[in-house]
Amino acid sequence: MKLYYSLTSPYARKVRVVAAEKRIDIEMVQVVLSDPDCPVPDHNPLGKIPVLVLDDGESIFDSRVIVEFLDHRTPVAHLIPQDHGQKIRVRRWEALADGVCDAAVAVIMEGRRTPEKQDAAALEKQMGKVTRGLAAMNDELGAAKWCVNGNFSLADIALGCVLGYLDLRYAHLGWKDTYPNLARHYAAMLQRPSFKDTMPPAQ
Ligand SMILES: N[C@@H](CCC(=O)N[C@@H](CS)C(=O)NCC(=O)O)C(=O)O
Repeated sequence: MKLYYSLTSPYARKVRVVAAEKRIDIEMVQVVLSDPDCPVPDHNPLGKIPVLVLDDGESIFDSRVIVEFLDHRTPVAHLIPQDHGQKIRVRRWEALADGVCDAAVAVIMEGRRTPEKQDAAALEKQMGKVTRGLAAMNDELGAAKWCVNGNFSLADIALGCVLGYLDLRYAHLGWKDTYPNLARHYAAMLQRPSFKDTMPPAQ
């Protein structure tokens, strides 16, 4: 199977980290979405990465569905708990982390428009989601090492990926000082080879 991805996509990173933690071999195909010959729309009508293409040609998206597919594929290092209550807590973390990512990406995209085309109210609205989301995650994590029940899970991977994206695009915000629990979690994530090996390049 093949994963279409880019080095900077936090959603694709989540899938790459899950694959590495679970030791699942995937052919990695780096793409540039703006390239007119980009193959992604052939596999995902939404034209988004990540998209996983199985050997029989079936495609799986988005990142949340891909990680569930991969977690189920091998019993090595389950990242989504079997217990329903725990699973919902893990997936809620993932939804929050991905939601912060969606807002952070939207701000970057809006900022790439010419100044006269930028919508200040839209920027403020998205930044509100980023700051409220980070504050909630910082509080919910508290002094715990991992997000849910003391166990490393998909929740930690999703959180690590949004923090990695902030480190890449929002270093100027000084988020590590404002959210010390998140900074500690990020430092713990950086100890893991799966996370280190998928660092986005400095830009
Ligand atoms: N909810 C999706 C989000 C994927 C996403 O937005 N990926 C970005 C790259 S970071 C993308 O493909 N953007 C292109 C577009 O929106 O057309 C997921 O979790 O996979």
